[in-house]
Amino acid sequence: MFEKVVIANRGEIALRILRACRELSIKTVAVHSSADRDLKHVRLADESVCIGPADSTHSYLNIPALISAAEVTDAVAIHPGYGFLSENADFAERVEESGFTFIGPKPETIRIMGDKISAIEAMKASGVPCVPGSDGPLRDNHDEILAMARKIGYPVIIKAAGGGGGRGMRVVNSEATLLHSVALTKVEAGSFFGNDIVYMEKFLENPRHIEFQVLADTHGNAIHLGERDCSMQRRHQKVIEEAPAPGISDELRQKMGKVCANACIKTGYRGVGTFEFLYENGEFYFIEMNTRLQVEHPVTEMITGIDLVKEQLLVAAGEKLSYTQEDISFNGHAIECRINAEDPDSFMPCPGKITNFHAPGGLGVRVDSHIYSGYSVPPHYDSMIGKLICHASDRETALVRMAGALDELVIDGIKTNKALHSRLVRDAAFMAGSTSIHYLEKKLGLS
Ligand code: MV4
Repeated sequence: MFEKVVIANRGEIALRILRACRELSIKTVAVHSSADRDLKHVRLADESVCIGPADSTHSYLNIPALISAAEVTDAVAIHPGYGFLSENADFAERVEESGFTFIGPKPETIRIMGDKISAIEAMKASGVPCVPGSDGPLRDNHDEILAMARKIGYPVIIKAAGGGGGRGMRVVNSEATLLHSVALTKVEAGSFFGNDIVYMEKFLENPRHIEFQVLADTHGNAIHLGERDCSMQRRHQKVIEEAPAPGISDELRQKMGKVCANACIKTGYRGVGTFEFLYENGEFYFIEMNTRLQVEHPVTEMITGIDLVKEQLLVAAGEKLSYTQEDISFNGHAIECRINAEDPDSFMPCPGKITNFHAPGGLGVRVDSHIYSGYSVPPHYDSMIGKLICHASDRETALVRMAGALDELVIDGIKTNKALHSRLVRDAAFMAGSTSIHYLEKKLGLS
């Protein structure tokens, strides 16, 4: 196992990685910006290195500074967490060229999945069901584009190959606006991503966002850990996630999970990964693959009992998976509420000093957060300050447990989205299960 690991991230996920390292007797190096000296994991780490100013471009995204931190501390591996450089193939490559282990997939895999067209191509070739579409880039041939949309059927969606996570896409409802929309999406894609390649898919109007968790080693073994429903979102930011997804039969879960695990084996995937699907009318359609540990990984941990970060470290160190698919079972239901420092009306980030923090507790209640009384949330980073996860034998009990845990939670001094969560876990449609990706925005628009 690794002697010492650099945690190339901040906040709750840096603390989560530190906890996993501690249980594996791995020494930890916290790297932090000058605004993050008071982070909880910086105190707990064996060593810490300031890698730059508050602005993440010059700190958490500063590749030479991160590699230097690993060099000066004699670390052997770098864990990127999520966000920042976690899905940057050039970073993974430079980490490995410098003689360190990148805790994640091979750089080539990250590159393939980063290009949405090559990701879909790889998945299709591996037997993963995809959205009917252009099967590759749209060529500069108007008749061909018009014919393709007519064949797929309106509405269609034009997406940037370099996009993902909701950036660089445009829905087209009829032929009248198709060519103009393609041109506009290309121009935007060129300026946002430096790549103006776009593709076309059938636009699914009312899907759910369901994703499968996978875990693969470097010896040709891969397993799935079931699915998560992440449909409760606003502007492509997930708000609540849960596992398992309501209404998915065990048969369909095993079938789709096996499809994903097999695709990992076929593509030589290593580490943890997530297959993102749209789910509509009983069918799954692959849209993207995430090659990182995800924010919402705890709901999968709670229902499987598997520590995904420890497994990630173990497979990165070259160990064989210690589980086969038959060892994996799903127990109960878990729900995660993302707690953000934000204005409850405008959703704008609201940094500031937390004057009082009290965490909820009790059976099946988990708090993944770096905050403490007296901690100042800096204005420079994402507004998520923690995650409240509740696990119970069934969904109804998990929701009631979450409602109680939210009532117990005290975060004074800053504005948060706690009240929104309290409303949502008591919302009749959400309680019934299976709400779509549009539910929250519609509800907020009306109320
Ligand atoms: C779609 C779609 C409908 N049909 N693709 C948005 C983010 C990016 N990951 C893909 N996205 C979508 N792709 C087809 N063919 C609807 C969305 C979408 C969405 C997907 C997942 C979660 C939230 C979403 C919110 C709006 C649109």
